[in-house]
Amino acid sequence: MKKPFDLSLYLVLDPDLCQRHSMADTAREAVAGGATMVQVRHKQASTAERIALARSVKEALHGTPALVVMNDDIEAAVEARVDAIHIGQRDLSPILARERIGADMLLGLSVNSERAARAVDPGVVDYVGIGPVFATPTKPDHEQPIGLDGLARIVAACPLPSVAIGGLKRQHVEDVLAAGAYGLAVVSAICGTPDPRRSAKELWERIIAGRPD
Ligand code: TZP
Ligand code: MG
Repeated sequence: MKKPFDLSLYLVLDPDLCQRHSMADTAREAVAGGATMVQVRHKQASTAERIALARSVKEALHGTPALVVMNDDIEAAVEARVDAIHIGQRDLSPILARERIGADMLLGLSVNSERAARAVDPGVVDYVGIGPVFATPTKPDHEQPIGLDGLARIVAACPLPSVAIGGLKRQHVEDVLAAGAYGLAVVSAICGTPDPRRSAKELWERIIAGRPD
């Protein structure tokens, strides 16, 4: 069975920014502060290294409700038995990904335009990541930023719950929620800070307080 998921505060682990703490420690601290999902994203690693990393993050989060997501690498996701895989528009198609992961793993897809949002099949994909909202040095090859207006249009075109990403900091929480995204995905706002638990807590509190009820 797929696990229920909560996109409120979605941490994407980046090995270059997680330097003060290991990726597993950063995940543990962030989840203690309120992060609800943690993605392992390591572009330079081998599949074997990603599997080891995912296992260390799973172990760090054992006993918490947070879900572990693998970026891009289906083989690593299946082998490490993570909760979800996240793919982009340039990766294999969601249908092929779904065939390979089976029915029980969640599937996230990045979308960056209204057209891509309308093309999402809610029978195959479980959630979408929308961005980059703002330009960010964390992903130098990112697509053209969509801004908050673009975010609102893409959310409206998409049949699934969404998490916004790209240059997001605490001060953007209310605007992102007002645009209709369910949550925020961040790298540097947690990984790149001296105290990931505190950074996550400050974000999470603002997300919970800012959510329209
Ligand atoms: N995809 C779109 S922007 C981005 C990814 C992985 C990086 C976001 O990093 P940050 O530090 O939260 O701006
Ligand atoms: Mg990708």
